[in-house]
Amino acid sequence: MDRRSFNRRLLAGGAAAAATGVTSLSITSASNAAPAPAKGAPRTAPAGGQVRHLKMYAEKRADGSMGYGLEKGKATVPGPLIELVEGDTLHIEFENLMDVPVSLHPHGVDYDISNDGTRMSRSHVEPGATRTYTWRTHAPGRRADGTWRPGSAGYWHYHDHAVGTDHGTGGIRKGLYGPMVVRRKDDILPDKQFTIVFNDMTINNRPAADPPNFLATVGDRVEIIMITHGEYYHTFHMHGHRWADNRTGLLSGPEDVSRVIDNKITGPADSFGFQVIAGEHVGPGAWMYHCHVQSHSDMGMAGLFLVAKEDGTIPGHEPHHTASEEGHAH
Ligand SMILES: [Cu+2]
Repeated sequence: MDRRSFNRRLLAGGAAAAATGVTSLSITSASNAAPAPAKGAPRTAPAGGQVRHLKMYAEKRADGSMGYGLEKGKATVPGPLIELVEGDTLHIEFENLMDVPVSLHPHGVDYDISNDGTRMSRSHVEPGATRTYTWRTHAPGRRADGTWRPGSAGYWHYHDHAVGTDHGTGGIRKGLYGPMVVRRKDDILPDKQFTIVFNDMTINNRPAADPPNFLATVGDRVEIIMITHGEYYHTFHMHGHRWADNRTGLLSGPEDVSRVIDNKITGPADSFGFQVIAGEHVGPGAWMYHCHVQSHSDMGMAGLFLVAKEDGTIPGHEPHHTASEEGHAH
């Protein structure tokens, strides 16, 4: 099934479990996104206001980690990318396939206390049980008192809040976390999306010897969703590419005074994101990304942003054909 019909099925609701290889709730290829116009102009986010449905599972993985997934037996670390537009409502039918209580707790979106995903509010899920979490989002606007109310748009995330301790400390450590992007109408949509999570001293819970590498082609509009969890503060640095330190990571025009950076300090439960044009001004190559706390990068908190030429080759890079060289777009 091609990605367009795949996403149409997903967005139609309830089809997620039937499709194979489902790894995200995406709007980037959705049938309601603005069609690709003349070459060069990026697609943009449609208006929000949809009611979306998703089935999610929490399960133990073969390697002893724990993960969230959209299909039984296919949990991933990080969990599936959830993508919404301001105004959307998301109902997640969430099933616990593990032998310990687990939950789903989001950052950034609107939810009432019964959807908090904590033991305190009795919104965790017992082993074998299912419950539906409802998350809502809203557009910015003027309050009755004249002050400005922010919208929900941003690079957010979700995580467990019940495994190990009432704060989900054990669950997060084992991989129960995932990315969430809330767009504003007309936000620019990327070609490829990659999630990078600094969790304790790992990247995406991977061993230091096998960090996640991400593959793109020169000219791709690549979106990085960066999340931090665990015990430490880090700095996220990317070689050869820069971004704006604001909501979208993009400058809106010549008058936008957002600071342009290539290094950002990030602490537990922080999240941010940005888009770059792969290889812009610098060309193809195996570009490092890493934590810039020196002892952390020395201990293995480093991976590769592989930017290939149009013919698929990467100058100076010997492909290792490991599972970590991910080329998939969400
Ligand atoms: Cu670090």
